[in-house]
Amino acid sequence: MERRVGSGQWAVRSGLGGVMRTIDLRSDTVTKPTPEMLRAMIEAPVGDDVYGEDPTVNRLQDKAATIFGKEAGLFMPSGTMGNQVAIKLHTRPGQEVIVEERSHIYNYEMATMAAFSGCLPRILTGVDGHLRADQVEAALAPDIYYRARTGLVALENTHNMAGGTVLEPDEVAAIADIAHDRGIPVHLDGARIFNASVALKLPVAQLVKDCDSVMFCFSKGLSAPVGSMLLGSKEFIQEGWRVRKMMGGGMRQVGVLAAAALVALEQMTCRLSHDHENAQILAQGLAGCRGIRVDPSRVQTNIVIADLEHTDSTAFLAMLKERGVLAGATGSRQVRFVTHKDVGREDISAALAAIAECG
Ligand code: TLP
Repeated sequence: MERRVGSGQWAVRSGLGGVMRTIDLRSDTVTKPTPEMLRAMIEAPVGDDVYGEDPTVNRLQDKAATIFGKEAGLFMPSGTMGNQVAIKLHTRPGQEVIVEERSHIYNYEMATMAAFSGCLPRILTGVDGHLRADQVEAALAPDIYYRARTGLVALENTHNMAGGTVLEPDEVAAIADIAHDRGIPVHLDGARIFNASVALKLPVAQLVKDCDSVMFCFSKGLSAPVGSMLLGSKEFIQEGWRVRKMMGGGMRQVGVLAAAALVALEQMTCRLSHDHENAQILAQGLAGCRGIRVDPSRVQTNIVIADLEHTDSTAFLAMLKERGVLAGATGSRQVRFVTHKDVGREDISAALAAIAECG
């Protein structure tokens, strides 16, 4: 059902009571837990995880490690903490971390690599989020006494702000070979690695095989309420327990959250293809809207980034909100739409109708 909100303007209304239903395309982080998750949370056996005694957390960590082909895993309250614990473990103060210009680690993690690990980012500009191996090679610090050493190369798959683009295993391998030849580890911010896996039709283990550590999130497209996982060697994860505690990330009866994450891992990965289809439909619709520029052929997963030709993002998003549609700004004339479990095909059509009025 729809509601008229102005001349020729419609917003989505639910059938009962006529309350306006919001179509929230700001992020896949807004997804609500499924009934199976809520049930599993109630029934989860728990213990004190700071003692390593929560059976549900232990099961989740083991299961994730097996799926990703890594020796061990450590449950994290957030993706940011997972990435930053990894940076702390891989580096020493005074080193550089190679990152892509629009990466989450560089832009949205509160400069924690500087504050917590004493590192500087060495920023490279990728094409659609892809770094070339020769570009990384040229950025590795030469072994000269007056240059800070490179401590880590950090990649992102899918690349959020490049529009959910996917790194292929060969690209990652080429970069990792160069880093490893110099004794430098590679960390993968795989917050949305299952989206990459679905897009490439390859198991996650293959996508991360050349990375020394990986972080992935349960709380994005997989719809768990909270939680991420850091994976790596046994030794790395053992030390990770200490660093997580330093950051205040030691959790107690956190099996209630791990239980939802287990459901996410078991039930929610294969449905991501629907989100990708919806993103493609959205991108194609946007491409036909006046004042909006999008190239649907570049949309590979569940993220669509659109350039606005005539309106600034704040005004555009306010007009959209008035029509019951939420999206996020990624620039003064750029907005991001993220598809997920809680928006269906009909929501995409309704969102497109609203967007067509705002360009
Ligand atoms: N991304 C969020 C925002 O912080 C931008 C979003 O809405 O997309 N790595 C990547 C690639 C991410 O996209 C995010 C969150 C994180 C790490 C951090 O995860 P959390 O929010 O759990 O700390």
